[in-house]
Amino acid sequence: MSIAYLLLGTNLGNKEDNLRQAVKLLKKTGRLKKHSAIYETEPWGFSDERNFFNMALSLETELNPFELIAEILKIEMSIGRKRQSKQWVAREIDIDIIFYDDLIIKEENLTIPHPHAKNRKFVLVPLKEIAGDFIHPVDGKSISELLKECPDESDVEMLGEPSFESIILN
Ligand code: PH2
Ligand code: MG
Ligand code: MG
Repeated sequence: MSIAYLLLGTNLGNKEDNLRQAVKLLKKTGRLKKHSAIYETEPWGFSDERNFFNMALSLETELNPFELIAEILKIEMSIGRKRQSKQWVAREIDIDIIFYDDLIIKEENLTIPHPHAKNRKFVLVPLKEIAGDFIHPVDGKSISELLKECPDESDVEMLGEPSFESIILN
């Protein structure tokens, strides 16, 4: 069994419902161990008037990272995500694997730890709630330390705990 730390993001359509569906489908790939609150965050790296909802969770899974990302891509598509050639655009759902145990993977279609995680408050703030002491396997620093050092000044505001049923831990 392994633990994957995931970051969910959505800024298109019914954002709470997109998170609800994503969590429901992710629970078919493993056990939901922890989740953060939902945060409303300013788009990072591109401009769009629609803010994101972001949320972190940890999943105990028997899938290896490549099997897990394959399931994640299917889940994203089933929630209506369309892949576009542009790097960052508004989307119904994005599910990123931030960490998978302390593995370091650099393949063409999968990089773990997520290469931008430490530069982004919308990742570190929710992740700190569920894994503040987790040591980044490349940087050797905890999530709490990385957040203290993070120069990102964009807005990240806690909205509250998710209230949908699929969030119940298993
Ligand atoms: N995801 C991105 C790019 N920018 N900004 C916010 N606030 N939240 C995201 O989830 C996000 C982003 C690429 O996946
Ligand atoms: Mg992403
Ligand atoms: Mg992604």
